[in-house]
Amino acid sequence: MVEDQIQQLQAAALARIEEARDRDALEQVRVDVLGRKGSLAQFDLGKLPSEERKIAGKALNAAKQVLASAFETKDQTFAAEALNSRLKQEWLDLTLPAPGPRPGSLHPVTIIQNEIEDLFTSLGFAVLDGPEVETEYHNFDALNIPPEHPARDMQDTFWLSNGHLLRTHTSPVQVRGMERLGPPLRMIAPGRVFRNEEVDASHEHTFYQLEGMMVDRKVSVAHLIYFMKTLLSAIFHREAVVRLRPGYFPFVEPGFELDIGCLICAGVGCPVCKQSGWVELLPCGLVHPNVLRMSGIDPDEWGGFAFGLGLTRLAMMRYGIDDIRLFASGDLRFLRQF
Ligand code: 2NL
Repeated sequence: MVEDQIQQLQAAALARIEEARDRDALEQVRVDVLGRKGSLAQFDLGKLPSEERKIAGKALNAAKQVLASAFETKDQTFAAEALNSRLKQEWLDLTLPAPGPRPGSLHPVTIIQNEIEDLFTSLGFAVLDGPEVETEYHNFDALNIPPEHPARDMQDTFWLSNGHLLRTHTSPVQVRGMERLGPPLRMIAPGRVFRNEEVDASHEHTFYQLEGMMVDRKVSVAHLIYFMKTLLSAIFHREAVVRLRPGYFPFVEPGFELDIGCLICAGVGCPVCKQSGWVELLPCGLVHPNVLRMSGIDPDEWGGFAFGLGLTRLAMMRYGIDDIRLFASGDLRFLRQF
């Protein structure tokens, strides 16, 4: 009987569909069964008597429908599996923070410079800038530094072939400030300075300094000490213990070395303070009358105090940096710590 044969072919085809492991295998089954030369195409219904042809035709159509829907179901299973495996591999956790660029950070000297600028700005001081290539006059003469002074030596100063030099301190910025602004004035001059030094762990040819000056009527050592203690308390975030010793600088009279009680050992004695309990920090004094006069300020009417602060050295103290060469190294392992 044709219907029985059709039934058997259908059952065999359903089993093969069930067993197909992937879409290629399934497609092969489809070709074998429903294709132009497939197993269901073998029946030549035209040769059958009309009664049988009707029944066989029905059976054949029914089998084709059953198989078509079995193929469709199996195909959807493969589609779902493919989707699931893609979802497993290609998922994104949208709750993760975006990686983004690594934020940069400020150089340790910049951090300290910003803090000190903020303090002095709040006290009415202007922040001044000036050239790094200076004239001999602004770097030395205008500061009452005599012509034979050793600081002018080739060993200490980078001289340029045109007679100019790389500034050895930011004092010339203040000289230009006095010339330009006139009294009364308050200013600070942070910046890069240059000395012809043999480089080692504690000496650099290039480092940062911040000088400051106030010129007004009747400026005294009491004003100087008040501002210096305010400055040091802001820098170290605590009341600073200071002592003044006489110090000699040609541009101030009287001149002082201001020491701070060692913050490492609290005055007991350690390598940083060389067992003395004190660290030399802040040379300062009252501006020499010659210096005021040369910049066009009458020393009989006006007086001033001035100070110099090594920003690089301060950064080394604050952060416990033991090699000055790290500052300009560009080493990201160093820079990322700040
Ligand atoms: C230093 C700097 C000091 C000053 C710097 C100064 C500037 C002018 C007039 C008077 Cl225009 N003084 N600056 C004052 C006292 C100390 O120290 O590097 N000393 C070793």
